[in-house]
Amino acid sequence: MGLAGLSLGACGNAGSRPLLSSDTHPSDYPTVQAVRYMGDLLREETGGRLDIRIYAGGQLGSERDTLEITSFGGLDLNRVNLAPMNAIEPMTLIPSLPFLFSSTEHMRQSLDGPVGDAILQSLVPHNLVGLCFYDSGERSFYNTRQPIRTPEDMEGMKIRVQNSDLYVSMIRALGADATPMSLGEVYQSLVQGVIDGAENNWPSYETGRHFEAAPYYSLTRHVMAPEVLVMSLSRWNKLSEADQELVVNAAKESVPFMRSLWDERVEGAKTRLLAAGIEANEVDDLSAFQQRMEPVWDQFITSSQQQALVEQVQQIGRDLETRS
Ligand code: GTR
Repeated sequence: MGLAGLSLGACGNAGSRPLLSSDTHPSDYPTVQAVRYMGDLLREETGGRLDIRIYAGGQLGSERDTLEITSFGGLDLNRVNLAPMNAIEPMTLIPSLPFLFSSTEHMRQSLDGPVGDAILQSLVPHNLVGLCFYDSGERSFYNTRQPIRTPEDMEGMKIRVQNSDLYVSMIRALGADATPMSLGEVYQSLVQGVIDGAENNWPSYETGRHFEAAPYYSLTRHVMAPEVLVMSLSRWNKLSEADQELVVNAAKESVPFMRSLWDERVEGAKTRLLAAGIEANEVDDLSAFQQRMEPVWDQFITSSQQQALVEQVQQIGRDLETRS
């Protein structure tokens, strides 16, 4: 459905119509299920006064486009990756840095605390209220040609990235060509040879059927940037304080629900893809990738506020290591 078919941001009683929410993934994907769960909670708690209607499968457009619509109030909720926000807000670059998080635990602890809160807060000047983060796992490279074991294997490859300069720089640092495009275009581009590969987590590699065209999945695990659920500031401001609290609490409650679905989905996708015959390989020397990508940290972490958060994330990592 196109946006023209919806009376988005229409006048009338904005307090009572359901919150309209967008997601690029299909209905059964963990992010969509989590927002649906959040809607169930709100409906139960308010006797149906607050509810969420989800437009899944990218039917309202790409993440970049729907994000813009959300920021001017044409959509109430939007579940996106942090990448399309990188151009809007520099604080969102932090969790997107290559090789920043050393484990899922490190990522979750960082985002569940003051670091995550500061990043969510940074969205308000852009007319977006950050409600919560969802997991997006580890992103690795896949391509149509051969297993990737060293950065040299990627030389000259055309790799699709999300619409983010940080991702473009990461790919260039590896000696490959970066082609930014929206998720919906990736499958055709792989099939037609417009690109040689892309990078994503196991569930998206499966859901988008990218594995059919690009059967080499090489576990570089270079980025662990999360998903984020945002609300338009204009809709937020129309809610009473009590309703704002209900919305935030329901969003927070959907996080553990999402994480358990996510962990299952990653395992399931891996099993199904290996059974379908994709060729996955571990990368023995990840430090070669890490070293090549390191300069992008300095390129994108340019303010003292960003630096302070990066240091907090690193400290959380060190604390986790000492405890283990
Ligand atoms: C997925 C993520 C989407 C989108 C997609 C992409 O992992 O869930 O929100 O960012 O990657 O690569 O475009």
